[in-house]
Amino acid sequence: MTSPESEAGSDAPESEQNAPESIESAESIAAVSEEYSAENIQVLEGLEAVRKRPGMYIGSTGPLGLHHLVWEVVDNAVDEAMAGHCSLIEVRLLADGGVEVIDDGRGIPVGVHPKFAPLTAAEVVLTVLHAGGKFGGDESGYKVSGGLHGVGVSVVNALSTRVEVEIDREGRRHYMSFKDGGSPDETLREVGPSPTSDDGTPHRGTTVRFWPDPTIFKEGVVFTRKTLMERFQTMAFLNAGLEFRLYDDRADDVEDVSFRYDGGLRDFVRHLNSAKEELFDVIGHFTERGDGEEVEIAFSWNTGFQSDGIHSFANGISTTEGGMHEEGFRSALTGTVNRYARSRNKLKEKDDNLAGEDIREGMTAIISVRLGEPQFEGQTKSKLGNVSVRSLVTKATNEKLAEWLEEHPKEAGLMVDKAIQAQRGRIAAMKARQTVRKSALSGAGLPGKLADCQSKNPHESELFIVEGNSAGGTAKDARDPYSQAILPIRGKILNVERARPDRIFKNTEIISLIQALGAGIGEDFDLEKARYHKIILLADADVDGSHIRTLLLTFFFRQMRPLVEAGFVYVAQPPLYSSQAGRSKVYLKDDPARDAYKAENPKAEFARLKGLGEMDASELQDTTMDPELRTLLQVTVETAVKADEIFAILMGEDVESRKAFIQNNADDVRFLDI
Ligand code: 0RA
Repeated sequence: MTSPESEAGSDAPESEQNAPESIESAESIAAVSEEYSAENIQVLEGLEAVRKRPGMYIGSTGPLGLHHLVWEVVDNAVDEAMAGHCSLIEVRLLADGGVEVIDDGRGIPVGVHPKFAPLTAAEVVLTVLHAGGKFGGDESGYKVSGGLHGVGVSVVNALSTRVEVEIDREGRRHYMSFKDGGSPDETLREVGPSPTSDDGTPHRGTTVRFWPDPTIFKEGVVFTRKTLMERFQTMAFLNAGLEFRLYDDRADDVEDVSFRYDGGLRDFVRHLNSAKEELFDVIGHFTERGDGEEVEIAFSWNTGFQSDGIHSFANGISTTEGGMHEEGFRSALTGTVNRYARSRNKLKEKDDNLAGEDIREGMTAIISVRLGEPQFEGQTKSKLGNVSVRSLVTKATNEKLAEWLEEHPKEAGLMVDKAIQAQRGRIAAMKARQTVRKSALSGAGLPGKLADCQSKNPHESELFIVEGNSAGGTAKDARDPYSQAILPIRGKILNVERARPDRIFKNTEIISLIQALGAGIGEDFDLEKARYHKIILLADADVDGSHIRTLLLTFFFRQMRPLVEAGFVYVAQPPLYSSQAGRSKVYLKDDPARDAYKAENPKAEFARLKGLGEMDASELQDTTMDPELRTLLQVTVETAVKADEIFAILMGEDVESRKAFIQNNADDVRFLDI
């Protein structure tokens, strides 16, 4: 998203008289506030622009945009924390649908704003686009802004039916409110002393309460607790020592949560590794400052085989598409580790260099950069484009990682040995892959047990991956041969979470899958070549079926991620119950559906459908395969970090965290009943 420039700001008339820098008495604030009508009109035009095209400012008016409002307010508080003035941010989801964000920062300044006099700074922050913390100039310490896209709290005001602001500064509490998208309701005034804590010090900080406008957010104005929790946890990791608390007044039975990590990025790495077996118990860490930019990196290795454990952020925003900071880190990591391995004679003269992916195997790293004007590029605007960041990160990594390796010979040794094994595995995998490719080219292109569809148009072609040969047979009879292909999978496929790549390419079930899809695998995977745009996993509703689904999903996520990201992967939902209704049968997908049916047909009797194997072709067609009648569940990836965590827990080594996860998420069908 390009940053929209504020019209109201630049065109606002300069005040004739010289406004004092700050006015602290209640009377004078009230006096100036009453006469701000001319500026007020300018200001409202600015906010009106936001209401006309909200998407330009917050991305969308769907759930993401709605949550963006919270990020915008919270980011201002995080800015305060980064400037060293705020240690606690409390967010409360109010029973009436509003949100309250309380911080213990300096409080938005309440004096008259030098440029927008007679408006006070607080009024400017709430009503002028982009005013944010920028006007503070150098002495405010706002060189680096964490603001999501830096649009500011005024955008929240523009898109809310009501906003209330409380500011505690220098022992006095100030209050103002707005309505209908930013019209002043009560202008800024002092309302009394700030409340004091037990030791007598007055509270300091800003409270913003807002109620999103349902005429703007037509899909609804209900905040998702989980979304907020995940983001606050990430922000807490990225800002060591800063505490986030989340309260939910909308329901009685939810617990308050709080996040605070004094170890910052180190704790983040430890957290991501917690479901994995660590290669050693040390987390590397370094920081570096450049011209108006800073980088902080923490890293460690686990014994696993994934090489996608690097996560990066710019100004607290997840850069899932990578960018200059990641590029700098990856190349400096590869260079530095190779130099180290050679200097220690772990790599001999004749040996090939370790590849980046060899070194990154099992690595978990967090790269966090802060800079004045981040350029977000790429399809989802989550790729950092600032070239200067690459040199800073490269320099930092070259110097400080080399130092770390020298200072940690034991850990460095374990890591290099692992990378050398990864290199061997990679070469073996390459050979295995060539064999797979050859067999794919040599006419034996499609696996023998695939019953392909007639259509060669991927848009209308579906591939059912069916558990077991007998169910596969039924599915073949039940399908529409024009558009539906069937690939039976025997038993349980290899758990790719716990296998080195070379084993993956020797597994016959996996080879059939790769051949059937025809789009390659891993780094070579090419979504354009996918032969089907619906891949439907069809397994029983029981524990075994659930395990097979998870194994398949792990495989798709690790080895064919674009397929999942494109939304091509689905889970079929065969019904659990049937009931005879006269001459025809009614199918009911789960317990709630059965209960609802029973409520309407009290005499109905139900048969529990045990497995796919027990259905005949026409039953399977009616319940699961016919596009008109079936229900499919589309598989989506939330954030890569989250998905990574979940798969590591579900499929990885650590039994304890798997148990804990299953207990904690027993009622969350997204994870268990997939
Ligand atoms: C402008 C300048 C300063 C702080 C802020 C705005 C500020 C904004 C928000 C929004 C939510 N919480 C906030 N906290 C602070 C600098 C303050 C100074 O120089 O004293």
